[in-house]
Amino acid sequence: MKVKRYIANDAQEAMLKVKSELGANAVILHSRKIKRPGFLGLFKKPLIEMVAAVEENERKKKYNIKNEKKYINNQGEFNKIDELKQQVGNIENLLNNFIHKIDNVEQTDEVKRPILFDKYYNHLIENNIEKSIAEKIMNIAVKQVSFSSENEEVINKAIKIIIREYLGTPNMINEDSKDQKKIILVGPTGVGKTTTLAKLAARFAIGKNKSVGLITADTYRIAAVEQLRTYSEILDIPIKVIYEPEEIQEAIEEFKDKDIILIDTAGRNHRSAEQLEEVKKLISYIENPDIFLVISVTTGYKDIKSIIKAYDFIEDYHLLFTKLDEATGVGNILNAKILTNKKLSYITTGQSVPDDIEYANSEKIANIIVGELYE
Ligand SMILES: Nc1nc2c(ncn2[C@@H]2O[C@H](COP(=O)(O)OP(=O)(O)OP(=O)(O)O)[C@@H](O)[C@H]2O)c(=O)[nH]1
Ligand SMILES: [Mg+2]
Repeated sequence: MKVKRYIANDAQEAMLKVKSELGANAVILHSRKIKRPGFLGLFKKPLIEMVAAVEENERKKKYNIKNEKKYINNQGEFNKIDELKQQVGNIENLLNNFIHKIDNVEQTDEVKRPILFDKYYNHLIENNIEKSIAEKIMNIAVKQVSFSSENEEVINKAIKIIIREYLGTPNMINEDSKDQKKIILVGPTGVGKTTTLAKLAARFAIGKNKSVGLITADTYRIAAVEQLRTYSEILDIPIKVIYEPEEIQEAIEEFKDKDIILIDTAGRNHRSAEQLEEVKKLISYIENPDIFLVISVTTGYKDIKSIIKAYDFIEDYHLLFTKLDEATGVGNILNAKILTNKKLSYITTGQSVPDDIEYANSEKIANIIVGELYE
């Protein structure tokens, strides 16, 4: 057993000294206030003397916050947990105020990142978050977190809040709107547009008891119309097939009594200007459409960038992500959100119609990104 005496300005400082030298499993044998040396010392705040001991083999154990909680609880004397909670609360307030000015953060600023942040940075990268975005998040976190005590709980929380704020609140289809909703799903081939459309149709028709009409503009693949027709039969929802973009007007007119019209489009190669021109034309015939750009979370960053660029002719759209269940990381959601600054909407999590769809809850996504790093 190793026994050591520490002198510090206050109890917190003494505890930190003990922790950093003897580790989390050290036991405080004794603690008391002592006068500062010299005559003038009589008039100053007393020092704290702390005697702590540790088993030699316990010393090497890595310090972590869980151990600290256990340890402090045993001590009773120091209300450190409350202090930590307060720090977390403070940082949350601070960040919530700060985050709205997020884009003012100077990207050229040299921010020295303390080592405790490194595992978070690495984790963001592993989650497919683009390097420059991960760095931006770290810079904000480092600037905002007071790490006098290098508190990992605070760092974790701060990073989560930053990601959550970047993701923003999702914008779902307002199924209770009095105005008719015309929802159109566009995007690359095979990402899950038709399946997602069926999930939405079921959600509105069965879940919300809305009258729904389906339109498909995908007559490129023979099976495409049949695919949607099958869902229309199962859900007992009418379907119209259009062969030319301008026919959409008539189809919408015929569905004028419906609460919600869901429009499926053929998957488009985003690198083909000609194919995109057709999407553009189709959209131009729809009055007040709610457009959803459907992207699979499994898509690589480079392709996501090129998809987003290809669709930038659409002024206003929502991001809808699919295949979360197949993705190794959810970072692309954040990447795409930051690249487009469009609202998130839904996320799909599997092939099952109608179950595998949910709101893009930014808190949940942020938790997925950094959650497991600290409990
Ligand atoms: N794992 C998984 N598979 C999905 C998801 N959504 C759709 N799929 C599958 O992806 C494949 C393509 O889905 P579709 O709905 O036909 O995709 P699409 O975008 O309409 O395809 P095109 O019309 O050909 O462009 C199907 O096998 C779906 O079952 C999802 O969230 N997770
Ligand atoms: Mg399809």
